[in-house]
Amino acid sequence: MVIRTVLALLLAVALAVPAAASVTSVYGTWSKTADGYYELLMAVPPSDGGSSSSSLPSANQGNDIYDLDHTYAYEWALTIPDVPDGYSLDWVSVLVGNLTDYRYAPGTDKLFINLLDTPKSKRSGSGSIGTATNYVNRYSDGGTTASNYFANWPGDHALLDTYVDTNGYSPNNPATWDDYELRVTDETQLGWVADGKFGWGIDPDCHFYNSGITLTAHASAPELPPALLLGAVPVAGLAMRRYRKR
Ligand SMILES: [Ca+2]
Ligand SMILES: [Ca+2]
Ligand SMILES: [Ca+2]
Repeated sequence: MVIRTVLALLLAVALAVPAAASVTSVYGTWSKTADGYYELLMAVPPSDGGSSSSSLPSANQGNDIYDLDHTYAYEWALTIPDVPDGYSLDWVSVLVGNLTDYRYAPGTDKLFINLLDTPKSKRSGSGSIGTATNYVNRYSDGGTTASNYFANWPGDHALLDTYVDTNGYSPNNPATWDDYELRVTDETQLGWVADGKFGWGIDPDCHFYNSGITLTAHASAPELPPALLLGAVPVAGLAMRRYRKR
């Protein structure tokens, strides 16, 4: 019974490790996590679009793509450093903090989120922001029709999700703001990312407040399957057996 309890505790600790590891990541650089993965974090370039006065953490002060004004569609284009040698991409995700429609209109308002294999070149036009390797292009789309601006994007692309806000928005009521994460695990789509250049196509119809948008990319070594990392006890047992054979 004691052994079973100890094993259960060890397993619980091992399972808890992956969740705690992400804090070691550094923006724009692949960082090795405590459990042997690599992670890359990037944020959209800071913007201040002077959009509506939303009462959200960091609203209108940071990486919120102009709080996703509905009269535009936004292409967040990224060039990421090569995945470290011997590692391959497991997933990439986009996280939108405190996301909310500016009103309650789940029947009409939509936020389209696309993955784009080939981003366009950085524009110098109005509202486009960022650097040569991390920029947002802003395209006017009229904003009154809930249709995906990126449906006919040149090259490979996919509509990953159409977000609908079902709890509306109320200033000073955090219960109406939701952290939203979308994770890509499809092999073909990961290939669009793994070549180093890709984009997120984000089309708000209507207006969606948020407090910042970030990317996380996650890579593991193929020779060390995640299943092994989940169980510290079996891994330790394997090492012991190998030692005894020598
Ligand atoms: Ca909401
Ligand atoms: Ca739009
Ligand atoms: Ca690509």
